[in-house]
Amino acid sequence: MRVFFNSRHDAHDGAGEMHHGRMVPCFENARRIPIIRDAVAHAIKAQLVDPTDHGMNPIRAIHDPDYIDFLENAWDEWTKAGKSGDAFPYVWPTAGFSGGKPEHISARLGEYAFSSDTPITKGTWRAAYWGAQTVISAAEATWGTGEASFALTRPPGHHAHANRYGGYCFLNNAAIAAQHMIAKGAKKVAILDIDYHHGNGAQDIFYERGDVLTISIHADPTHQFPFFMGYANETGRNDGQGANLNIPLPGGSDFAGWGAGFAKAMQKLLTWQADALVVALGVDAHEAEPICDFKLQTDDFNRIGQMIGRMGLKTIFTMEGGYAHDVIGHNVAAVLKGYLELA
Ligand code: OKP
Ligand code: ZN
Repeated sequence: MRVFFNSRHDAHDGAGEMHHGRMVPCFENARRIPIIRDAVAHAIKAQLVDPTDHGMNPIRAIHDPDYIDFLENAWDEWTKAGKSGDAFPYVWPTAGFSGGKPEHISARLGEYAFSSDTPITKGTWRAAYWGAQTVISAAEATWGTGEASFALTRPPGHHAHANRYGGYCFLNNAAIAAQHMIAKGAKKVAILDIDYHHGNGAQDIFYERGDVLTISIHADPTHQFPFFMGYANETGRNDGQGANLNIPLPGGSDFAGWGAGFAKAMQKLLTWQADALVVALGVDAHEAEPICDFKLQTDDFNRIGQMIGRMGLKTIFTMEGGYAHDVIGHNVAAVLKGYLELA
């Protein structure tokens, strides 16, 4: 397995986020990455590979031009408006508002954000851009050689829509990887999202397409972020009908419940016959995770990796959530090791 590493990840360095009515240090922080890197290097003895710069086209294939332009310039606009802390939205064009074309950065932040938990900092675009290059490089390698890859990057991507950021995500790395393999000749690609939170970004991006299957196993959005998406009756539209599978699970689920959901995902994958698989690898379903309430154990992550490996698909793993510094490294390593044991 090749591990592509976004060494510019720490350019995105939010100081804090609102949590239970107080500012707390960001859960999605730069300390996560060296922890995961070291645990993975120890467990699977893979070499770290620097991403190649494939430019903007593979990003433009997923994200809207005005959104990309906004992300590239948001920090400059924020500082020009005389602000010094991290950039956050505070007002949104919700139903009942007439709209208008406000130019102020505070309006633009609300226009492009769907949640208030995601700071934009000086180096956010740089980190996200190189994160995309990391997963594009992984896609390129895996599609070309068949060998699995792991894109070790942050910020994560699976909540990002074509024109919206939120949930700590800016560019949808899994979607960019899937689309890149299609550009390289794949006819059908599947995205399997095992992060604790629903993968709303890829669902929306591919909702009307039949060539990318999106599957997400996650906490029931009735009680968990992103709340307004991720329900079982969302199955795709037009050409995409039947190519989206949501598997919401009740809060507190352990591997007995989670594994049953995963079995449904495996069944769908087997019948769908993808040419390649992108795994949106969040490990925040572990019991020690701070903002989540599932109860998976490190051994369970090993089993998950094995079951993915047993499918025998060309596979890219891309890093999503996982915030408990004591365990994230072990959990990511357990998935990758399990994959290699049975691939
Ligand atoms: C990102 B990923 C509480 C806000 C929580 C929502 C969770 C984002 C999860 N302060 N933000 O899917 O792990
Ligand atoms: Zn998550």
